[in-house]
Amino acid sequence: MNDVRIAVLGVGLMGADHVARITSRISGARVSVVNDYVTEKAEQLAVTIPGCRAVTDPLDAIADPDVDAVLLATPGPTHEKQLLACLEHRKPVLCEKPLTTDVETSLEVVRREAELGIRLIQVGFMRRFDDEYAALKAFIDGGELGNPLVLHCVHRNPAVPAHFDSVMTVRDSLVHEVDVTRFLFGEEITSVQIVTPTPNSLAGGGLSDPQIAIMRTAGGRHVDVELFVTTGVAYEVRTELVAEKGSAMIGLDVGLVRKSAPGTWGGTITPSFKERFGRAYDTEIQRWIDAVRTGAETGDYTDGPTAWDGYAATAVCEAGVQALRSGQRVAVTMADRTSIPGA
Ligand code: ISE
Repeated sequence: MNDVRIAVLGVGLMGADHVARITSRISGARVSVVNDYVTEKAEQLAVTIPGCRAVTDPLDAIADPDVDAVLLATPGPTHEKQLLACLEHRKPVLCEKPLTTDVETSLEVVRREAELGIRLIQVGFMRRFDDEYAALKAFIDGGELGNPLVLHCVHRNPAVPAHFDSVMTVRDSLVHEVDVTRFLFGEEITSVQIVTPTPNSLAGGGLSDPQIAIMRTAGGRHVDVELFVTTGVAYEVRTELVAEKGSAMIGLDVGLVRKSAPGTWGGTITPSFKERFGRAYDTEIQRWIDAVRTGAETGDYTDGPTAWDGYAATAVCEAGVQALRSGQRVAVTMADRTSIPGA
């Protein structure tokens, strides 16, 4: 079978990282087209990859006959149009979060895919492919700990770009904990509250940092998340599960522990999500490519979070943004999944 020809749309931090991964570490695929709203960026990248060219219009890139599947790493507000174009051309797509930036358009994307009767959209929640999260999920599902009750999460970034504001903490950072909660507990989140303690005076204006999110699930389980995106330290993502018969923790950064002169002891913490989840991204993309290769037989071109997962995350984050603004606990409004056959 020939390599799957991928168009990577958006070659900023994440997109360029995916281009490098597909070109050097992923089997059964190659990047045939790149696109970016900064045309020169795509052109400069294309010349470094054999058999790749830059296409200026993202919709042309999706329609291109030299493209079998699409990887969307473009800004969120452009996703709706690009996802609908992928559906129209029946092209499998891996979409970096968010699915779309509002609940209505996310649901419309879910509906349009369901109408086709095949699964083409996968959403890039990479943590599900991380060894530690996968081990925690297997541990929960194995039943040894009994009924899971509580999740305590820590999500710390060393720094964020100057345009990052308090709402982005919810939509860009909390969104991962939303997906992790749904993944680990296998149920929907029904309400969100956001507490804003004394802000870090070293964070830029407009950013209330840290934020504490408190979520409740359909089964009454509790999740709290410390979101602190200007720590100045490193990238720290930690999750502790508390269950009826014990607890389990991941994200302790216990790699190599050194002891060296002059009597120091310790290890290192990954600087950003690119390193912390590097292997998870590799696994995610390899499994996606493998699913794309067999999709024509199975009708499912995905192996991971679906369009519904993307929609559910958008719906929870929408409630999160309202909670941030009001200081109140806000109920999540979500469509009934069973009313959309195939979703
Ligand atoms: C960023 O956009 C990501 O997606 C990272 O995974 C997350 O940890 C970070 O907080 C976000 O800003």
